[in-house]
Amino acid sequence: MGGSGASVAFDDVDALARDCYPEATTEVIAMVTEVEAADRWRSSGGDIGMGTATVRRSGRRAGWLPVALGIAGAALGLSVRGGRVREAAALDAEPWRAFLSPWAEPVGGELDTATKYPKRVRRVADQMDMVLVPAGTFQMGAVPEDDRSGAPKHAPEELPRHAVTLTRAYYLDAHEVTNEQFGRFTAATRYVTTAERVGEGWIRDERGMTVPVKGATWRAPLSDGGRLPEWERHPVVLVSWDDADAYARWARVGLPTEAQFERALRGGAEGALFPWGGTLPPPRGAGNFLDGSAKRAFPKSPWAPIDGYEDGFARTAPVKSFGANPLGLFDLSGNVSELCADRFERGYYGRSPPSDPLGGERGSARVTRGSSWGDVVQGLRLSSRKVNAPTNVLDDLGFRCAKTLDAPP
Ligand SMILES: [Ca+2]
Repeated sequence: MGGSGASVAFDDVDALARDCYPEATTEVIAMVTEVEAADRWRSSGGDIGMGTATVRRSGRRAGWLPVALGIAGAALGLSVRGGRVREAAALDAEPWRAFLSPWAEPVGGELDTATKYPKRVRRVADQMDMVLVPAGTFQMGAVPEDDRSGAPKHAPEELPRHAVTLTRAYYLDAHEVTNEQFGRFTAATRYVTTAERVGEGWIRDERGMTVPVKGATWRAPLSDGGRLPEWERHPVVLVSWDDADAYARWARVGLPTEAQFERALRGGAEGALFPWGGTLPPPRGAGNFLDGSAKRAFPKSPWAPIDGYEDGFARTAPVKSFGANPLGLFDLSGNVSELCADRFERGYYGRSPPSDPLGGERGSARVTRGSSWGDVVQGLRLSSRKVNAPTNVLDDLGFRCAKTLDAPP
C-alpha cells in the first residue's frame, strides 16, 4: 500500500454518522465514521485509485487506520479491507451518500421508503433544511369547476389542466431563503445584486402602489431605507431571477421547476382550490396573506384584503411563522411569491411534455408561483401563475431552491 495519506477532521464526521444512524450502536457508528472519513479524504483530493487514507481516531487507542481505496464496484468506488470496515462500506455504498456529498448532509436519519434517500437534508453552504418530495403524477393547472360559486376566476394560462409526471423525487427547501442566508452568499462571493447595480427596488407604498425607490435593496427593503424587526429571519426580497439563480449555483443546487413547485404546493391536495380547501376566509393561521393588518398599513390601497382574515403581518413574516403543509414545507403559499426556473411562454400548458416539464424555450420572462403577502384572493388559488422579467425586483418576491435526485426512485 502506498504511503500518501491525509488526515480528516474526525469529530464532525462522527457527529454526521450519529445523525444518519440515530438508532445504531456505538460500534456501527464507528464503522460508518471510518468509511465516511475515508470518502471525504478521497473527495478532497485523494486519487480514486489505490492509496492510503490515514484516519485519526479520537477516543481510541493511539494509532492509524489504513484504508485501501479502489475503483472496484460500480457503487462508490470504495473498497476497504477488514471485516468490520467492509460491513461499513456496504452502508457507505448507498447512492444517496455519493449524491449528497459534498453539498448537503442528512438530518435525522429517516430514509424515504421509495428512494432510500434521507427524508431531510441540510445544505452545507447556507444550513438550509431540504425536504424530499416524492416522484409521481399529479394534475397541474386550474380545475374548471373552480369558477363556480362566485370563486375568483382562473386565468387562461392556467389551462388546460393536465397530468404531469415527475419521474424523479427532489429535495425542496423547507422555507424561503432568508436574509441571513442570503447574507452568507454575498459575504462569501461579494455578489452584487441587480437592485444594487441599478440603484433602485420596487416597493409598495401607502397607496398600495408598487413604485421604484432609490437605494432600496435586499439589505434595506422598506421605502424609508429601514428593515422590519427580526429582518434576518424574513425571506429575502428585492432579488431578481438572476440573483436567485446565482445564489442557487453557489449553494450547489437550482431553482425549482414550476411543476416541482406546484406539486409541492398542492401537497397531495388534488383538486383543491386553495391550500386549505375551497372556502373563504382561510382558517386562522393559514399563512401570511393580504389581511386586515395589510389593509391598515396601506389604507389608501385599492386592493381588497381577504374579508375576515387576520394574520398579524402587513408585509413579510419571519419564515416558519405559520404551520407546514402535509409535506413539511413552509410558506409555499403566502409570505412571498417565489421564482421558478421555467421560462414563461404563452400557451405552454397546451403543449408541455407530460413528464418533467422544464418550461418554455424562448424569451427571458420567468414564471413565479405561490401567493404573497400582497396578493388579492385570486392569487391564493393553487393554480395561480405569475410572470416576471429576469431583472425585475419586488418587495413580495423571493425564492427557495431545489435539487432533483440523479436517479429514478
Ligand atoms: Ca398579512
